[in-house]
Amino acid sequence: MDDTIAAIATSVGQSAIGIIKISGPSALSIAQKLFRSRKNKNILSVPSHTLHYGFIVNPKNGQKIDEVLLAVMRGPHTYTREDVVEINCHGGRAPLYKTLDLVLEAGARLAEPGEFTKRAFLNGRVDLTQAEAVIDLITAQSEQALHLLVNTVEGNTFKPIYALQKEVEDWQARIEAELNFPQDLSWSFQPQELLAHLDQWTKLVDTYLNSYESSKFLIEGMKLVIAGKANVGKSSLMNQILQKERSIITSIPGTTTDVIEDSLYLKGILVRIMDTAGFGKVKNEIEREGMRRSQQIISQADLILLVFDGSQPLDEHDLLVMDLVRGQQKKVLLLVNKSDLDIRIKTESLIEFFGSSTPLILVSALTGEGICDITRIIADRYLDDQPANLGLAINLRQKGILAEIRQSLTALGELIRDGQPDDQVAEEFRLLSRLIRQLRGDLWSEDLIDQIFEKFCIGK
Ligand SMILES: Nc1nc2c(ncn2[C@@H]2O[C@H](COP(=O)(O)OP(=O)(O)O)[C@@H](O)[C@H]2O)c(=O)[nH]1
Ligand SMILES: [Mg+2]
Repeated sequence: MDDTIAAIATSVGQSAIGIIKISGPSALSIAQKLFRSRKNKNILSVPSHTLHYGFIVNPKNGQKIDEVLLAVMRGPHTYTREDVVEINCHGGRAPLYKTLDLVLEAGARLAEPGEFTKRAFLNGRVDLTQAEAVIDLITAQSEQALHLLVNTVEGNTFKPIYALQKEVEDWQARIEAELNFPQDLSWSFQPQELLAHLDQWTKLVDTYLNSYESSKFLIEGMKLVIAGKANVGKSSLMNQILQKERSIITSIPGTTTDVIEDSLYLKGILVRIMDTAGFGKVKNEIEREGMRRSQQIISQADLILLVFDGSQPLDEHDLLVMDLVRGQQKKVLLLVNKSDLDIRIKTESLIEFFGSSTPLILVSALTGEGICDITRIIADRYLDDQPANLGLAINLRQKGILAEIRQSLTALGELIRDGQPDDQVAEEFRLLSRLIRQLRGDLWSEDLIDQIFEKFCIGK
């Protein structure tokens, strides 16, 4: 990383202040070329972590571009561990882009998304889990998520796992020594002792795995999709749940042609509600595309509200949607709508089809009957059974590795119960410590790192 990168770190619009961040070996000399301080200070010789008032000036013609405050921070006590300069310009497009242009002309390269944090990771200031929490922090959807993620950014969330890593590596070293130099050893292998440790380690890893769903909801919100055939009252229910006229409702089938999204908070969690185009006979290209989008959204749902028109028996279109939804193996809440009319649908066949643990509510989007039950059931059943108070937030990558660690611990237990430490046990220990190092990012591949950091915004 011998080049110097720069980017606008704040969003560009009308705001009082906008920040341009420069990081790398030439950060200070670039600033020196462009910055004129009131007191003629030389940026190359000012103390670290100081703030300076002055102007950004075009070095070619001496024209003043903006009045700024310039922060000078020398590595290694910086975000990237490199020399960093932050220029606090005025927030409009013109001062920010013109200043960035000059910084690039003076020798910096435009940073890629997440490149500052990538440098922080590559220079060992943060581990991979901390860097990932920075991404999620920027988009966090709830205050609870914020607390959990700050904890990860600080490096606390995975401390118990890293302590486990130390124990695993100690055992691994002793077992390998016993295998290689059995005659020299004062230590003798106690299978019961190791099994007790494995038990503790497994419990710890399970706590992390169990927190995945709740932390996902906290960070990203819960995706709730309203699905069903055309004209059953999906859009009417969406509006009732939101208590506003969000979706267009008519008696004409096919009124909703695209996915309509809105949101509300339940138990402090952002619930994103999506109303979809109904399934039915396709009359034109728009409806075909609408249905394709409905299917796609259903596949991403955390919970599907599957709506039926209670005043009519089930028909082929209902059956089609039922098949599609059951095939997704997602959590489903069955809503039998139009309860203000005579009920002619067989609710037993719905329960038989989806299983008796799937809740079913009779509702009327017209009279409002049962609407409170919808939000209450979502809050109680789907948001409450999440162990939200575990104080942990893990992402999908971390969950994948933790699940592998869990498997490896089980495999180790079986091997130990079968007999003495042998090559297989040593090999399983090696796998285990490799997995923990992957979690932390001590072991990584270019591909993985690129995948993670390209999700960042530019300037972070
Ligand atoms: N009687 C009655 N009619 C309803 C109810 N909910 C919706 N409707 C009517 O059913 C038709 C279709 O409603 P809409 O919400 O557009 O259905 P969607 O196609 O599933 O989105 C409209 O004429 C609504 O007024 C209800 O609970 N009772
Ligand atoms: Mg609709």
